Amino acid sequence: MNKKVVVFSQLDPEVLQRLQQQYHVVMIDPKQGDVNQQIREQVKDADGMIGAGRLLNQSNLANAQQLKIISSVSVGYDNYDLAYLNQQKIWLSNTPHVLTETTADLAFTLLMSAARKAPYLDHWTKQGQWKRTVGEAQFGQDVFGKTLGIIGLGNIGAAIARRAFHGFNMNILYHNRREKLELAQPLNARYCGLHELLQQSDFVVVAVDLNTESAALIGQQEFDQMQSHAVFVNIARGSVVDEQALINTLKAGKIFAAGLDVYLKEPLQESELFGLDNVVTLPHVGSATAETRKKMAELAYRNLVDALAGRTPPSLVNPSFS
Ligand code: 8YV
Repeated sequence: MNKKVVVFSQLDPEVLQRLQQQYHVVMIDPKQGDVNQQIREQVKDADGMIGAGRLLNQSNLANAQQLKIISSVSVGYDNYDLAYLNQQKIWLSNTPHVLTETTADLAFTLLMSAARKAPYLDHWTKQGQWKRTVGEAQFGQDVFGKTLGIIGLGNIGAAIARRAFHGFNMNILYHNRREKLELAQPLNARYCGLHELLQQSDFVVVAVDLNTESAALIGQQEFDQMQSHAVFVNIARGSVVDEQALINTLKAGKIFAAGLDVYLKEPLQESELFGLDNVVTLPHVGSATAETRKKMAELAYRNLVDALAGRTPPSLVNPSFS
């Protein structure tokens, strides 16, 4: 009897086809009704799950009798109840490294777009507003040689720092749970406290993993530390930031602009952010290139297949059910 795999989000078609040739594959389909109810039903005799962007915890996994692995097509895993998975001895795997450079590219896309008002000015031009030489209202902020503060110097944070250091001659500050000398030294990056980073940086990029320490890390008090010409970028998770405090800060013009790829509630369907010209809003596209999503799906496929074959998957989040 083929092992059963539950696919709980969109998946690369070629990888899906391979799975369907190897296993009994069941797709969770939002069009077929309540997704959590479908998951509760389908996990009863499932051996593996693969997908992303879905909250998986005791409320929808309690019926699982033989689930060995959840293979996430993502590097972040804050949407999984890791303590519950450890208790149930269910492996969780993710897709680190393959998306690092793509996500760092997106962070710089947001930084530059927000700094130079690119989306706003594109719209302004296409609306026929460009009637004479541009004035102060169209001016942006210089990036080259300025100070970048990175909150979270992990793989993605370091990739962003490399772009800043080598490409834009930027002075780099970083804040982290601990110093990362091996990543920081080649980039002359200086470790500092969060408020010092916010006070000193011309550009602030949030690149932390979401966890109990980073949840709501950036609130009104933190935004009040930033300089009025500063640009704020978040490519981590929406709940690292007090979104209403950011909106209030942008509305009051207390920072120059923001560039966002993640939000408290996703998809972002309605928000005060939509009425602001000094924020760039992208739809969680950090890793969203065909090439990188393929690599993520391939790695997630390998994690799943190895686990179901009794081998240790290459990128486990909880190798020892700690
Ligand atoms: C994922 C991401 O595509 O990898 C992550 O953690 O945020 C993105 O690359 C997204 O989480 C899928 O919903």
